[in-house]
Amino acid sequence: MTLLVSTHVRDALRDGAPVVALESTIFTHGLPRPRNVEVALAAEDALRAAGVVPATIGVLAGVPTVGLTADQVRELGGDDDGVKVSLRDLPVVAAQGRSGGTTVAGTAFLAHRAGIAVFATGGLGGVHRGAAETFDESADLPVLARTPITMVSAGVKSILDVGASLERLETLSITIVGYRTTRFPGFYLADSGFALDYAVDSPEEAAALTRARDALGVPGAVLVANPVPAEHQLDPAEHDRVLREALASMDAAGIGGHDATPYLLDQVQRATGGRSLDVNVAVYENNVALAGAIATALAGGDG
Ligand code: PSU
Ligand code: MN
Repeated sequence: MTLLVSTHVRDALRDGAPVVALESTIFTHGLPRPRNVEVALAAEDALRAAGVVPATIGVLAGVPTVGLTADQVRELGGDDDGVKVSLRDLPVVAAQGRSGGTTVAGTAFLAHRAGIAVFATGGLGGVHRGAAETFDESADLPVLARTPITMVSAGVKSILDVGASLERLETLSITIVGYRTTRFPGFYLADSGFALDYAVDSPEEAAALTRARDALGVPGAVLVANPVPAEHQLDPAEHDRVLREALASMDAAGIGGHDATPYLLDQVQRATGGRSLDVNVAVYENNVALAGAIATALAGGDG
């Protein structure tokens, strides 16, 4: 078995019903327990309430699974040995029968293989600060560059070098539009301080962009950058202070590579007394809702 697509997801895809892919690293490595599983299941419930079929993706005992059951989400969300499965890790976990949460890179690959067109996360990976020396750039970017999926995220995580991430997105020819804004969102912040060239104003416009990409055969993702509503964002001054401290403590602890993102998210969550966690959840809910609306618009015909 190379890829298991659950029956309800397969039926929805066959019928042309709206489907949204959801990743699992966000709840295996990004959010603390027990909130992680609550958030993951609430995202699915929100999609179902909007008439959209959720397809949470992860790897269970070596089987990449598209459309995890609630029990499987609980199992992965409570697994201390779960692997953070980016695309390069997929062959290893499959061959060795291991379990883990798929990152944006791993999930985008599997979602596209299953025939799913729309995917929601919180904030994408990108170029880490200091990458000029470490070369630490998330595999999310190069994988999205060759995966024709429509990705909804609140920009890249603000723990990253946002400017460098935007430069790489441009080089990699990933189409980016702001959702009702030409400011690039900053994950915990509505505005990262960087501008975007284009915006779309409705799910239908995002769906039209997806269709144009497909008609042209442009190989990569369309990234719909969806800012967290301003009333839910983290206080910008607090954000900058806490992030400075988290980066310094990561340096001091000598942490890097695939541990960097989970470490920084955890440090920021601790230092803000959980406020950043609430923001991360608000960011995610907002993106899931928009992804559902785009999937619905795409399923609605040639618009
Ligand atoms: N969005 C969130 N929280 C997360 C992530 C995204 O709100 O934890 C995860 C995604 O799975 C993304 C990963 O692919 O963080 C990036 O990790 P890295 O920088 O090591 O590629
Ligand atoms: Mn990395």
